[in-house]
Amino acid sequence: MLTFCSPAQKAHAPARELVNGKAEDHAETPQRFDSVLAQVTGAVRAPADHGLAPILAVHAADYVAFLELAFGEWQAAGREGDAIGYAFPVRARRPLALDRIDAKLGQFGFDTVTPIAAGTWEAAYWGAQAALSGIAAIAAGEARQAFALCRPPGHHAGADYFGGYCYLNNAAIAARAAVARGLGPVAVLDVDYHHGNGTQDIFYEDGAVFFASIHADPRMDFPFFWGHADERGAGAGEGANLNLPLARGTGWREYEGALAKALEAIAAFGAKTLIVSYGADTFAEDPISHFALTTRDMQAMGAAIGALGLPTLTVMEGGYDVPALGHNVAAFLAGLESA
Ligand code: 7XA
Ligand code: ZN
Repeated sequence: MLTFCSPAQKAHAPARELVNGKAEDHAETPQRFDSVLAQVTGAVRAPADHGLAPILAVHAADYVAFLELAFGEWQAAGREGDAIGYAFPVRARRPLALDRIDAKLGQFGFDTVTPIAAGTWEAAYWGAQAALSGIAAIAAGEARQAFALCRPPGHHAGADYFGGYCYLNNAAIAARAAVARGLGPVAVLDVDYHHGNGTQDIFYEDGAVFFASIHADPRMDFPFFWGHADERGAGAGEGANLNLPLARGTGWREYEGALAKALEAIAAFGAKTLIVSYGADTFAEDPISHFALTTRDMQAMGAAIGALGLPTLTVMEGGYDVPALGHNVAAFLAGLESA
């Protein structure tokens, strides 16, 4: 599988996050990148620099400027360590001209688990470029399938917000670029343990991109406020959003049924290009998640998705069992290629 990634994506190394009220070592480490890179087979290429324009086709300009400058502003305010917000607007979120870095962190972020560190912008930028390079390779006919080893992940980031360890929405940036290159209609299939709320929000009223997500029931799991089955899209996107929440403890037998429903809906939509937001945190041993899939199930998942026969870009999302992560990704990609 042709893989795109840059060592610059390791520049993001958040120190701590709040877990059940306690500060713990952050789960989204640069070692995740190494674990995956050690197991991918096939050519590995550095991403080309497609610039800011395709990022700004998804994300608001004031939000992107905030991401670029936030860590510098944090330091200028005399702070040590990573930038983390502590006050968040409830319901009254509107575009205010806020001055203090703490206010901006609350304005653009939705949780306390997504610090902005010294290398965050650089890593997020090159992750997005990896996804864009994957779409460029598919558009040029160089590859029918490609893998963007994105880190940090992206699917929780909305047009103007970060959260869930995500800053730039790599899958959404790739999907919009695919539409712009004439590869539409495009479907994004999100198989991370957590609902891809950012991707859903970005395309909620956009009929050109179908979004299907299989994830832990948000009544119990992050991101809680999105991912419910009654969220079906709106306006031009009405019916182009499919959420399939599953209970904690789900194994392959139940997962396979939900996957079949998602694939059927993607085929019915008439997708010509598929983007998979792949998170290996559905793995039974994942330290922050509660499904029960095995490495062999990852291969079966890849094969079922590959059987759609669509040009496919896989974008890396979560997965925190670092020693197993590369093996799970490799199994998924092998399944995808085998179909
Ligand atoms: O897909 N998203 C993730 O893997 C990150 C979710 C962050 C949840 C934090 C719970 N302590
Ligand atoms: Zn996840």
